[in-house]
Amino acid sequence: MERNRWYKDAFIYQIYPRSFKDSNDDGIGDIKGIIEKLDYLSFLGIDAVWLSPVYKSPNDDNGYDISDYRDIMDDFGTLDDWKLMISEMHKRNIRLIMDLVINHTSDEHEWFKKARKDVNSPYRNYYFFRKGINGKKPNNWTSFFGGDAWEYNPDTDDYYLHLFTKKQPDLNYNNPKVMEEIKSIINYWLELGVDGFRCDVITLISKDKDLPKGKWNVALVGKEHYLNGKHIHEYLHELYRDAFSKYNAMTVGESVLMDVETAPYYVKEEREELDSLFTFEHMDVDNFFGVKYLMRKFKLKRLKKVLSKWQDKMYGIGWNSLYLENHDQPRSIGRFNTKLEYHDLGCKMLATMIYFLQGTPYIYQGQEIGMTNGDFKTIEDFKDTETLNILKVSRKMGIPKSYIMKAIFKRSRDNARTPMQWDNSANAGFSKGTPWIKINDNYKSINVQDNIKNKNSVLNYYRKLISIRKNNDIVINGKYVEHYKQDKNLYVYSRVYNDKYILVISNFSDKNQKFDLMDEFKNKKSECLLANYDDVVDINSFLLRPYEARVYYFE
Ligand code: ISL
Ligand code: CA
Repeated sequence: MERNRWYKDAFIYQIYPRSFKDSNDDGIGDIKGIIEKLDYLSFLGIDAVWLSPVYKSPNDDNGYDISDYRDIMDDFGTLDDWKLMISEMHKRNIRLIMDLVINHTSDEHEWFKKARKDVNSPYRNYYFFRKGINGKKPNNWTSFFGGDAWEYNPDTDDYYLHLFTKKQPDLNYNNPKVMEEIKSIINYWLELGVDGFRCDVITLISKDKDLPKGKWNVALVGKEHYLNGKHIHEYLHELYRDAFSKYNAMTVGESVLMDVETAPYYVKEEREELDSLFTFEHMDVDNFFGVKYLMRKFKLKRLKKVLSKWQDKMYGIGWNSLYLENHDQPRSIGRFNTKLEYHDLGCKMLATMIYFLQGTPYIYQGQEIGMTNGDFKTIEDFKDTETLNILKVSRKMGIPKSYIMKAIFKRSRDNARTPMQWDNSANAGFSKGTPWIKINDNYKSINVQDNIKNKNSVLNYYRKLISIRKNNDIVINGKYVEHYKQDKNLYVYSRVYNDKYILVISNFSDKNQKFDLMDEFKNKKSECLLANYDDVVDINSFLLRPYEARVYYFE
């Protein structure tokens, strides 16, 4: 079947259901809450939703620990609610991308419950159980959330591997039965009408069956034995052949530590594996060694270099994803040198800068109104398992609490998980009950309702941007060219397609910056398509004001 590559001209909106909208006032967002807000998503103009996991789960990692892949989490509703949700989405021409978490299950999944009790269980080899060595863990691998990657299992006196929390045991794809189970789960959801999958940590699923000792590393000891592992491409091709492609399902693979040399092996169309990737290099420009808690001063030149590299090297080869936020990252406003004093300008500038690149744009819930990091006061305000684990582990390592707390306030995943700010009523209109996590105090000034009313709001800017980008050949297919490469404050790039151009100019500083139009554009007919200040006149030479952003069309 010829693939319909609709995602190349789609804006995708990520919903983190726990914090989106609570319909029954138990303080937890749910599926009926999502249904209530679908008209809002149509108003925004998006084409698809990526829904973070809603499967049955004990919620150790908010749904990224699945105990039943074929049913819905009690907190969120029922399978019937879900069926209603997808049909209401499709009615509005909104596609649904589900989260596919198949590197690990919950320890409360039936497979694992049976496996851990009995060495002869048929499920035993679905996971990695190993004997300890001389009273020590089976190897030296460490977990993504800090600490080692093994948990003792008293019933069978051995250990099991978990790259995330101990309630997320890793699946063993060296056992072909695991692959069969997973394909059948994927086909189950495709039969129910799902349009695609965001594949959680998909590049980790092929692990060396011998689980060899890892080389020393600042983080993720052992990664050379599972990151882009030996059989990963066979596995992905098999999923493509026997599941995704049969339903024309779109896929985006989350790929931690991906580099631009390796990415094509996953996303070249003729390889028939994944359609696109979420990469992290641009999110790691303000940390050291890809470890977000090792904070590093933001420098625009580093960001430009990374974005340009991915734009250049993937052009005509593979498809990028464009994002600045998701449920694992802190909010973008206040990051990347933007300041809260310039809230609206900063939000609009960041959106302009990222969404005219080539790739599929993603908006994380709340980003479109410029939601900010959580205003957490004490450690009790944090709920995220990773945050709590990092605190525990770093305390054990003797790292001063003051340093860790500072890093947590800035970088904890909970920063993006505070409830969606719908209006200025109690609890921001998210719930009439007590929200599961603290709501930001600024909901009285930052909320959807006010943003709808104010024609200069961040939300209305996003709507305009989305409509400009739609069906625009230059943005979809144009070649990327960077200008002002050495500039520390300006990010300037153009896109060109069939002798038509788009030029994007963004000021990442709170000072005026001089801009002179490049010679090649002078004498061309120009039009300003989008700007975050409203008195935009001259193009040939002007001062860009703090966080100013402009998009021009030339022919
Ligand atoms: O968030 C991170 C570090 O703070 C990342 O390393 C993150 O763990 C990594 O990107 C994998 O994320 C995905 O899988 C995790 C889950 O906790 C995340 O929410 C999910 O996006 C395990 O399923
Ligand atoms: Ca609820």
